[in-house]
Amino acid sequence: MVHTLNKSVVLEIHKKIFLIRETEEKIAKEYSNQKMRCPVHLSIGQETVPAVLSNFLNNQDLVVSTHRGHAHYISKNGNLKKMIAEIYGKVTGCSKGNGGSMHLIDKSVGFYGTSAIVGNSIPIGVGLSFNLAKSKNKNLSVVYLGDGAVEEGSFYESLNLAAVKKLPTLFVCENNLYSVYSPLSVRQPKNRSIKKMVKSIGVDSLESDGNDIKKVFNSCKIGINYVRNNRKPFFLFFNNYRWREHCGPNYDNKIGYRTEKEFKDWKKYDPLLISYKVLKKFNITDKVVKEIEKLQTSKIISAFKFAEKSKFPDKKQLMRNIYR
Ligand SMILES: Cc1ncc(C[n+]2csc(CCOP(=O)(O)OP(=O)(O)O)c2C)c(N)n1
Ligand SMILES: [Mg+2]
Repeated sequence: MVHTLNKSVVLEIHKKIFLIRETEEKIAKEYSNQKMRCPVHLSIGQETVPAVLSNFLNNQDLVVSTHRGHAHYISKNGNLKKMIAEIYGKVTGCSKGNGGSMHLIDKSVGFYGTSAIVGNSIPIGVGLSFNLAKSKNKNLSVVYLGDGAVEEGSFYESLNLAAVKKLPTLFVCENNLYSVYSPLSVRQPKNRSIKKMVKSIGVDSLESDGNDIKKVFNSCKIGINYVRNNRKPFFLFFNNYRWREHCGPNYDNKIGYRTEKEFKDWKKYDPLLISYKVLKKFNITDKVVKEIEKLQTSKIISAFKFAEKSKFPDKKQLMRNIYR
């Protein structure tokens, strides 16, 4: 586990931000070829939180995520070839081609799944921490959720259970301001603070900028240390912004649910550009950065080739329990 934001950590974070961004840009580029037939929810603009948080996790720390899960899977070192193959619906995919983009799983690295149903993975993540509560190595589970999932009943039940049973669950809420086209202001009463609500259930929390690498790093460190050492849940609340449409590869500002100005204001805090600035501050040379990026690009190219070449599952296979 990392302790300070040093050169090697900064490089690791950049590697992940770059890998997530370029993988999703490639998905967006190839999507219109109609070979990926499942819906895709891209995290472009929201790369920083998973790229930073994953540095505090080991293989025995278990992660669950949402419909917007590519970045969480990639950052937990999920197998990229299997993720792309899954999005192509191929039998070599991480869910054997049965699930698509919203059903990613790679137990070998402690990534225990994503779900298309909002709020669905929250109780699963809390369930996982029941077992981890007994672990000698202070392992924990991480539950990624969107701001929209806070409106689901399963959120309250899960948070309550984690609090009363003192479970090592780190809830990581990425507030990108919208649930599909609805802003928080039409979904939750005015002036109600999610943090205060969480506190009233008995869970401590911290709110942070979700794009500033240093702030995200410090918040993750506090949250992770709290859960590992106290064996109690904690809630991290990060503010960030999705750049593309809710579902699909395009931009959708013209629909009118958000303004071009709001979008442009958030784009100034581009996770990738911020990462380049941080690399400069740590005196990391362009040559070193380019080498790392080249390696990530070639990983992406081979993942797409692998997916394209792989076969579709046969009909019998589709009826089998794929997670056994
Ligand atoms: C139980 C349930 N209700 C509604 C939906 C439709 N739906 C899919 S994604 C989504 C938005 C969720 O918003 P949020 O949790 O903030 O995640 P984001 O898409 O912003 O990352 C909704 C309402 C669903 N999949 N499941
Ligand atoms: Mg949201």
